[in-house]
Amino acid sequence: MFISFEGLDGSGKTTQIERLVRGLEAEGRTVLWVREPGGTPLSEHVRTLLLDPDADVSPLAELLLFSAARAQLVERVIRPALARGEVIVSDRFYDSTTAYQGGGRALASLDWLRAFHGTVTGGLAPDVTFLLRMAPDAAAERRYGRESDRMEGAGLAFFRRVAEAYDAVAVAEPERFVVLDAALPRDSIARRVAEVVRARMGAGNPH
Ligand code: T5A
Repeated sequence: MFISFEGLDGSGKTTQIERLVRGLEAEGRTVLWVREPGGTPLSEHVRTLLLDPDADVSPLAELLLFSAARAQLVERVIRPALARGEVIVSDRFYDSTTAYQGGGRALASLDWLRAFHGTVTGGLAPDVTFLLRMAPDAAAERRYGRESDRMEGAGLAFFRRVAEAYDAVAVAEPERFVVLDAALPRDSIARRVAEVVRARMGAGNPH
């Protein structure tokens, strides 16, 4: 089973993934936790380039670099782990590109991006995607005081467009997306995530 988490920077993805992974492992499942961009030596190099606050990266180069990191992660790590029957939990996947480069940078339409992601991942899509939905100004408040990477420095108007694009993909794929209010207490979000994962596993995803 392939699970992804999406949301604005600071929406609580890492917090929730930690809890989900701990719960699944306690049940005896083998879980692989990956992050995007990252998760392979090449993809981690790309991550460093992309998040460097001093880097000058054109919008198109940004789209292609995030996607290159993903292609490597899918081919080298995710597909082999799925073939071994492991549960994959990914901190971001291609919906981040749709939201940040498609929405935030206003670079491409949802339809174009959908086809492009299909090429990049060889058609691999998450079985379920949790969108931790949060108002952009509330997410910025959560990040307050910590050093910003290049993407986080993009400003509130950018993050408003990112949030709108997330809403649009969630509406377009209601079967895959589970939208959660990221402002709720950590424990109640974690309970809902665990319930959904258990239900989906029971409905035909044995791993
Ligand atoms: N990007 C990525 C693209 O532009 N295109 C792409 O294709 C991809 C893959 C990656 C950046 O790259 C961009 C998006 C990003 O800008 P990253 O380092 O992966 O950056 O960073 P983030 O995903 O932004 O991760 P963060 O660590 O910033 O945020 P999280 O993981 O969402 O949040 P988390 O769990 O660390 O929590 C943040 C704070 O909130 C608190 C936590 O304790 C923590 O202090 N918190 C809560 N507080 C109250 N109530 C709750 N329910 C809370 N949950 C967490």
